[in-house]
Amino acid sequence: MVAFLLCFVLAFLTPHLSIEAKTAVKSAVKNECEGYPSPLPLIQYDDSTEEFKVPDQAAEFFSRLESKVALVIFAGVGKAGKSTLINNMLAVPHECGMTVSTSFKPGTRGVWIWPTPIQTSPDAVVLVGDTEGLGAPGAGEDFDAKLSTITTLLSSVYIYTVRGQVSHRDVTQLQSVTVMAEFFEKKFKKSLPLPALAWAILSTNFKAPDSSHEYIEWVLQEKSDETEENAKYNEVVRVLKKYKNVASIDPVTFFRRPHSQLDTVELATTPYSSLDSKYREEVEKFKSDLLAANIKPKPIFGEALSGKRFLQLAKDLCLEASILGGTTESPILRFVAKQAAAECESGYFTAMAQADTTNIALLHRTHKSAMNEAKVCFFEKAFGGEKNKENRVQWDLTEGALSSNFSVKAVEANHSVVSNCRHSLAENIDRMYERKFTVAAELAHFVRLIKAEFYAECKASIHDKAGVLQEREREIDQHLLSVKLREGRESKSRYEKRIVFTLVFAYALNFVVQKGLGFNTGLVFLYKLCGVMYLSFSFIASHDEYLVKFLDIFQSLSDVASPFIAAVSSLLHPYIRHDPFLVGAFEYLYVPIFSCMAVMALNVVLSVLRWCCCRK
Ligand SMILES: Nc1nc2c(ncn2[C@@H]2O[C@H](COP(=O)(O)OP(=O)(O)OP(=O)(O)O)[C@@H](O)[C@H]2O)c(=O)[nH]1
Ligand SMILES: [Mg+2]
Repeated sequence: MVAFLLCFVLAFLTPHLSIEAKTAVKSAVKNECEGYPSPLPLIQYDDSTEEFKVPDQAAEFFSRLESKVALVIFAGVGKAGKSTLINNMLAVPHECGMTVSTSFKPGTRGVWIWPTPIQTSPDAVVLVGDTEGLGAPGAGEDFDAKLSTITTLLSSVYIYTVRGQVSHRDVTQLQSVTVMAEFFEKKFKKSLPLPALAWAILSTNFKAPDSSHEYIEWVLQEKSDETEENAKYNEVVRVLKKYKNVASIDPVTFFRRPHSQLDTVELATTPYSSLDSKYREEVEKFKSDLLAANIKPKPIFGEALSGKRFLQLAKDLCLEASILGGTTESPILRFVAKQAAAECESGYFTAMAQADTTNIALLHRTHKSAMNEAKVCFFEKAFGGEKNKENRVQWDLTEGALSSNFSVKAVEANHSVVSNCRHSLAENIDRMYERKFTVAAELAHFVRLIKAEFYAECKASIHDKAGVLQEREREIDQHLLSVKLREGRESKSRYEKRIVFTLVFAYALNFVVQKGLGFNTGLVFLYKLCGVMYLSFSFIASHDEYLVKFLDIFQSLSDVASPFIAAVSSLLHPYIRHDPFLVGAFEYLYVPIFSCMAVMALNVVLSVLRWCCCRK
């Protein structure tokens, strides 16, 4: 304390002190505060940018806080004695605790918390917070309303601190809180409960009344004159009267004067132990009552705020309060709408992710029903149901904001990619068919290439739609099969004609050679073979499944024999190349034709030999 006094005295001389002397003063205060943490700024207001911010220290503190958080905030007009009461309650010397300034300027700027959490249950802690005094001259537009909004929303218990007696000014100051109370009561009752409101009346110079309720009744009297200002005042009074408090916290606590000689004693430098013992008893009782009151962490949408969520809430509120001027409702409305929308949007996006992107009409139906479901969920969460839609300011704003998040466009884009790919695939297959890729293996090869293209183009943008793509693949296979069958059926009639022709030709040739020339030829084998082939081919071709297989086997045979066919084709050039019959014969009948020709040639050779032998 001596060190602190030294510091206090030296503070006036600071401009004339050397750097060494200044360091000595600082370290004196530091030594005094050893063992105490430093208060932590939770919300800071930047006068130049007119923005509320959560400083990094607070962000770090809350992101490490695993427990659920309940904030007990002390609010009130400037110089009411908020910081002094907090320090006394926490048994922290004023020079180490919340700033208590004897200057006429505000001691506390923004919102500060004492960084030692008070464990109230295994997973919940209470933090005590101090706020900048309301009603300061020169404060920016709506500053008080915005600060009250932030602190009311963040806190589980809101203690309005008053020095001496609740005045007209105090009631007026609470207007932001009451506007919010009404607002919450109607719209966010379920989603964001208001903190418990309690009054701390400091430095009373009257005997405390027997009951807090009697005092509240007396303080909260409506004004009789019917002026516009009084109407506003009376509205605040009416709301404060019906403001439900948690039963376990006394709605009003009276504190006597902390010291009998306040005119000569400066509280900021008086040790707590030197204060009036009765006052200290009141402070102790106030503290123990508060901690025994089972203060619950703030629930948002039914879930108690953890350190991280508390931090997020604080940041969101600062942002909303900074960008929006005017009513206190705007930041809350936007904040709640955002929270509710975030919860309800996920249902919409899940439904859309599972929607069939290939059917645009179905897609739009899914979008509509998922969006309606999300809206019902949103109204329920944010406002307690659609029936409460009437008399809601800015209803359209929130509804519009919500709807704008639901867009079928992204899904439509996927749809168009897939359908474009499908069209190009089908077109390519048809074009191939038109270009007479009659050989099945070639066709299959091209289809494989196009499929690869299809996947490369479509898969990347809709990788989550594997199911749809598999279905498309099955369709492609069906398409390929039908192309093959079409090809097979057309080939069938072509082959039949060729076989019949070969049959007639072989028979006629055999007749001429045998009867006309008297040779005993093996051509009979050829036409018998053609007959068997014709019958089996007709049977095979009458079954689609066999036909496809038969074509495949023929394809393999032609693959094996293709070098021979090429050789023969080049030998017989140009006759074969331009004659479809010969091409067909070489492609499909080369095995029997070659064997028959060989047998025929052998027969001819043998007959010639026999004839020669007979002549001799
Ligand atoms: N008479 C009297 N003075 C008090 C009491 N509590 C605090 N003070 C004095 O009031 C002045 C301001 O006290 P603070 O605790 O800083 O008040 P505050 O409400 O935190 O002030 P701001 O942060 O500036 O809004 C100091 O000089 C205190 O010594 C009290 O109960 N009675
Ligand atoms: Mg203060």
